[in-house]
Amino acid sequence: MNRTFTEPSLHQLYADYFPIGAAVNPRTIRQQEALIAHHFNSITAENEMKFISVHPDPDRYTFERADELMAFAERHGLKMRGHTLVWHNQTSGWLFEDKIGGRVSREELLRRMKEHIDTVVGRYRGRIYAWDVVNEVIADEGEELLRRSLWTEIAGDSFIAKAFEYAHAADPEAELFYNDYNESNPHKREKIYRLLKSLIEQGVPIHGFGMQAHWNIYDPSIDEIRAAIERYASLGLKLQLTELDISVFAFDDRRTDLKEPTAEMLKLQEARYEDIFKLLIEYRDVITGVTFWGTADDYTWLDHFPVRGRKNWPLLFDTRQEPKNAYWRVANLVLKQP
Ligand code: HXH
Repeated sequence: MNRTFTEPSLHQLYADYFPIGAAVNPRTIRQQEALIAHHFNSITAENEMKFISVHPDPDRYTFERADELMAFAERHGLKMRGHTLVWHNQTSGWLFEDKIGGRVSREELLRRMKEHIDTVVGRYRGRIYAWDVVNEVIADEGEELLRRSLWTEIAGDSFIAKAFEYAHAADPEAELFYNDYNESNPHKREKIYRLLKSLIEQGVPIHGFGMQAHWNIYDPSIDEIRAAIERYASLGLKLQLTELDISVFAFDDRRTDLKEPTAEMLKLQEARYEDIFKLLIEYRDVITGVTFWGTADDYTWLDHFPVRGRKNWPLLFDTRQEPKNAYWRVANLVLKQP
């Protein structure tokens, strides 16, 4: 399914603003190789660098798939972002357990975290320019700052600062990011802001915040996204959109009958992409990267998630890997500049 290209390269169009990235996996680097090489100048491993993928057993690291993606980046001259070192999901169960199935001590958990970070960050030192060090630790609802997880239960809140310290020691040149979703929701935004501010005040080596940007055609509003960018940027951090996609379904829409996106969905999606990229261009001084969580609608993590049996069409290229009108709206912001 690799085609030839008549439309301009997205990353070249945006060269004066920020790199344009895509999440990839071993299947998409084959199925979408030409598309990725033409339009993108950065990649992120969708799953292959997560804890469970690279460190399934205490004494066994499995880097084959991660290495394959790293080699793809180097072969095509793409930047690589690392995703992700410390998270409550897709993490091996043994990490939190002692030899007889009880919980490890705080000291042992931090020792294992350090060993993991040293090994993974060390392996790609100088080749991965930015790492999502900690992913999704803020609680969505309520007044509690951090979500409860085995990390907080065993290590307490300080595991976050420790993760950044260990990552910084393992590659002092790498840009270190905290990464989270629902980042433009005002309630969660303020909690993320509090976490980031406290890390900075403690002198933790954190350089940026990754706004995941898993958005849909209705939410969040451009005003909410703008307010979020302003708020995070006020801390002096770099900002990236790390996992951008625009679902064609509202959050509570559970329909599974659509074979194609409706004309209405595509119209709203195009307008959203244009408005979002207008905003990103406006904030180019603080935005240092924009990564889509996928490349073309032939494969997206949003197929069958969170609604089983439902396809989604959240990206700029369609299921045939052809540019959608949304692509042209984003391209024309730069092509038709006065
Ligand atoms: C991201 N989480 C991860 O960072 C990335 O590693 C992964 O590949 C895909 C997306 C986003 C996310 C966060 C919470 C979540 C779902 C996705 O929880 C929900 C569960 C069910 C329904 C809605 C949200």
